[in-house]
Amino acid sequence: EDGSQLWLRFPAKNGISADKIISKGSSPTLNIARKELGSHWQGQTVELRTENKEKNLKDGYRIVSTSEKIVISAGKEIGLLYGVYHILRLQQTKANLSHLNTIEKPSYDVRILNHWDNLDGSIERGYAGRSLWKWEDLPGKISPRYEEYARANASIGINSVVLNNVNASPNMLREDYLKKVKVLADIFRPYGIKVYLSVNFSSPKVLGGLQNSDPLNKDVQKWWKDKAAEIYRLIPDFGGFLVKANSEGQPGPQDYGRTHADGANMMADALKPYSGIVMWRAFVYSPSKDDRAKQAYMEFVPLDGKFRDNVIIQIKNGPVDFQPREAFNPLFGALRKTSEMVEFQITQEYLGFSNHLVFLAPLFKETLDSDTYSDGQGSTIAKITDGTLRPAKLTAISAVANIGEDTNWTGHHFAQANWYAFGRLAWNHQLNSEQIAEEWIKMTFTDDQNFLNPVKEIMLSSRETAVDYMMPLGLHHIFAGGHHYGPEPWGDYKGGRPDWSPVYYHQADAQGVGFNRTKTGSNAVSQYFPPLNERYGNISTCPENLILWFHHVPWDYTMKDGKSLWDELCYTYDSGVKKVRDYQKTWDRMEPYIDKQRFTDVQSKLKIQSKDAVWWKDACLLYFQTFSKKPIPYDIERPVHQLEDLKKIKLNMGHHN
Ligand code: BDP
Repeated sequence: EDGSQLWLRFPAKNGISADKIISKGSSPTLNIARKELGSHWQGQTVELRTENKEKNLKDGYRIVSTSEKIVISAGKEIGLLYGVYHILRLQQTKANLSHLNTIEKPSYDVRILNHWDNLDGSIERGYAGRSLWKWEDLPGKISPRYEEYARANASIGINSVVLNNVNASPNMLREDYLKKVKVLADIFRPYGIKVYLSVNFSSPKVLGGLQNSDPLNKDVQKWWKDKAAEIYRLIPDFGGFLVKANSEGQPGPQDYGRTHADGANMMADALKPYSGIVMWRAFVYSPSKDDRAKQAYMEFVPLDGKFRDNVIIQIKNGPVDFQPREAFNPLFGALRKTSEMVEFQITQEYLGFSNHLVFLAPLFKETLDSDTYSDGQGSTIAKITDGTLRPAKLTAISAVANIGEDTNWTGHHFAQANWYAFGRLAWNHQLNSEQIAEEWIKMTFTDDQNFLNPVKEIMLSSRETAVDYMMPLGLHHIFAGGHHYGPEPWGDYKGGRPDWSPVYYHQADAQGVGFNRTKTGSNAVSQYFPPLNERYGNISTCPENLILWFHHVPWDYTMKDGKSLWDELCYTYDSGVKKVRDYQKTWDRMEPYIDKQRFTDVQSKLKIQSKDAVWWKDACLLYFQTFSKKPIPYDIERPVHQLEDLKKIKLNMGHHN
């Protein structure tokens, strides 16, 4: 039980006989569907039908059953395969299979994983070993994990993958690499998965030897057109490009005085004849006087309406950077004539890597359900991005993958749940976190209630717990520089970029703590639609879980529960620590219900998480105490570290910012 099977633990190799699987024709996708049924389906006869009248379901499907027969119909074959995984999931979670009458239609057209994998096999922010893609072995040698990966994605409806890091090497577009990419695309295709690539804006210059990569230069435009033609000759269903431009030192159109729209449109024009798309990232900021949280909005709002139809702006859920909790990104809803998509981060760069158990469905839901008020009440991010609110030309949702070559794929066994949750929500953003957790536990471990209920509780509370012991009440980016693992609230990288320093984000001083983003401060609140601008801007109506995100709050400010801010901070850190200790107690009782190997793996990860939680609490409280000059309330556990010792900890985990 090494976790390699993920949630795909169907009864092994004794499914129904071939005569109980009715389908016309054969194709790679259909053959996979039949094979899955033949190996794992133990119920009634299954009929698979592609039907024109189901075309409007897009990748979706209809399932109707009696006790004798299940009919799965879909407009496309991939819908049939998804339908097969649907009934296998029901079988595995022990649902009643004789009275099904369901229609499933995906919330988003493009449901995409972004791998931050480099060509040298390393992974930026990867905590589950090296890259799955063995570039040096391809195209000749094929790892069996490529297909297992595709199957896992198809089982939850993921239909697109970006293979390489957004900090992209120009070499990705070299002919020899494209031939390797083709091999992966061929393996993924029957599972309904399209391949996309991150591209480096300077490719024409670096790879093509052109004078520059100016998007208005005809030679540059031609270079991209020729490159697109070359790609589509190899991969006829290639998805398109993901682009990080003029961000954190990456090249981009602004190097030539052009706009993001000029850059994106040039690529969009090259991809258009083949129906390819450009996902252009809004994650741009520069070390300027303006609040980093405001910069993406300032950059992109003036460009609204200037992008081609096959461009979609990929926007991180928050305006800073995948923090444990952020206010949602005010760009959502602000671009009225441009398609917008969310970028989440599944890999836990800011959430304890693969050491901490943090179930991310509640974070994803919090963003998707956030009401932007862009078109009045009910203008949630889900509705803006899925096309319900405005006719979006493209609908997509993405997340940075947490997958590597580790046997269990994701490092922590429970990190598999985050891959799973993203896929399920990309398929249906109306599912709730509890349903997803329950399904995943039943599929991955057991449906024994003695295990299911307590473990579900851990999962559902785990994100809030991490916020509590890392950065409660709207604190953000007080991580150790570079690797972002532990706390470094004292970090002040003099001479470096101020917007990479923790002190820039918490602004602690003798009066209080927190970033003033109100009218008297950076006025980031003005980027939100009414009534949110007022609600966030007023300290008494600002949600307390974001109070230090939007306000510089005096240490003795009275919180809603009557405590002072300082005391509240102390109790919240302490409660985060206590919850992790509770998780340990609960988990130890789970030993009888599951295999030894996964039990002990998770047990030892929880030990690390517990120690880290205390480390966070001590570091932050002892450091902030140097400003508040107030005692840590006497009824909570005393610090076990010295601040000076904590400041000396230097983890050697590499990385630039
Ligand atoms: C930050 C990461 C950095 C990424 C960057 C990005 O620290 O490694 O390159 O985001 O998304 O979260 O481009």
